[in-house]
Amino acid sequence: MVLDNLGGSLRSALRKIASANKIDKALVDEAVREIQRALLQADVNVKLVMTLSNRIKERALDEKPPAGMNPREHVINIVYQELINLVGKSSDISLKKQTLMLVGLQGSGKTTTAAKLATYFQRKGLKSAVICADTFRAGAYDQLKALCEKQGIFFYGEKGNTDAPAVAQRGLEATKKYDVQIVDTAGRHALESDLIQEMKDIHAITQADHKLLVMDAALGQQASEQAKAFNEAISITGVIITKLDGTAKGGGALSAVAETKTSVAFIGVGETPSDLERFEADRFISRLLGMGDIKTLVEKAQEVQADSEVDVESLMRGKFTLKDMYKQMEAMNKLGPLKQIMQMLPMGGLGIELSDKEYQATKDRLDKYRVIMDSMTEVELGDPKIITASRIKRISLGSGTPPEIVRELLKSHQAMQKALKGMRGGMGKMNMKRLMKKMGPGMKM
Ligand SMILES: Nc1nc2c(ncn2[C@@H]2O[C@H](COP(=O)(O)OP(=O)(O)OP(=O)(O)O)[C@@H](O)[C@H]2O)c(=O)[nH]1
Ligand SMILES: [Mg+2]
Repeated sequence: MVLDNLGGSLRSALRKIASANKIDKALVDEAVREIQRALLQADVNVKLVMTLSNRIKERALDEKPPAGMNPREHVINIVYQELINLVGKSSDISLKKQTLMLVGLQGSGKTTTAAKLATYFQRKGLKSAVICADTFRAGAYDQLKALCEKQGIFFYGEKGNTDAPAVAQRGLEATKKYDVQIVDTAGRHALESDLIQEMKDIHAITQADHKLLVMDAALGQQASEQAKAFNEAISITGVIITKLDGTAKGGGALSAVAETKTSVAFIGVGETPSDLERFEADRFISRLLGMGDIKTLVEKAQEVQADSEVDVESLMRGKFTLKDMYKQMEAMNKLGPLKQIMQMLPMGGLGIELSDKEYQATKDRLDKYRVIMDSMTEVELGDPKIITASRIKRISLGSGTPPEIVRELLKSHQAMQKALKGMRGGMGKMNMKRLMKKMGPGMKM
């Protein structure tokens, strides 16, 4: 998955919003702080992070949710939109006859991307050819030739010739019947003046429709400076961010794009020729946030929350029955099998995720409890205090469960009731998961 770490942290911030009781300033501030931390850790430029934070805060607190959208959905939607704004629109790359020139620092992924691009256009029905204008690195010719041959793509290069602009010129002539001509150029350690000159010379010859800067997603803050330098030299028309499949942070390259006011054209997500994707801001962000469907997510969060809340006031009056307890546990487990949603959802609103094992253990326990409770009378269910040793024996026999399990159920209930009673009023609705968590391993949750 692209940018795993960033996605994970952003998802955690959204979870907070999705499960909040109330959207207020404190909550928005907290969520924004978390988003800030996530973006800064991914190397997104501070200035951009601040702009985004302010926008989210302002809009979340000032804008009224549109009809049909509740406050949580509204705020999640704002975060989503502002992230889309941050990464910007995709470069306009049409499917017509065109010349593309790839530039970038050493090892950024130009050569690999040249073959990927040719494959991309070829699949769209455009005949593509690749020209090797990297006469600087000895292995460049063989590398690109091999990549192209493997994909059945026409390759032009002149092994041994060091005059890159001349090679480019002859290459364009040789491939002029092709719809898409892709020119790979040499990289350098740093942006040296001879590289800039060579790039300008090649550009003067190719008059490429697209000058695409290929950038490694692992680049940090220095990405912006690089992008600026390339932009000044040949005014780039788009950026290709490579290696987004790795552990890269990506934020440096994305910031560079925003700062130089260019746009992302493609992203590289692997080493094979098909690991290239057209960049689309909304798709990119949706994927980053792991949201198949924001609406379902928020609805689910609310459902679980409503189910796992208990009215503390009525509880204070001594009404927390075994049935109530069962209901709470059931609510918490309800979404268990929906693994994907589980990832997004806090169980009961605290961002606690049940592992498969925990989920199964809780489910087994619930099944047992259900059988036990079926063997109890209504009076016993409403007032478990009256369940004496002889009643335990009867229930155990009736349900076919060992008496220890019956006692365990009763003990859990007592512990929970005690904890609830220990709480003072003015708390309104109390989150059961927090309570159960407080009670620790005794609850076996
Ligand atoms: N995982 C991953 N690896 C990539 C991606 N793009 C390129 N690479 C790898 O990065 C390394 C460098 O790629 P090249 O295409 O040779 O880079 P270059 O910019 O042409 O390098 P120079 O010609 O030396 O300047 C290779 O090992 C590629 O396989 C990508 O999107 N994902
Ligand atoms: Mg290369």
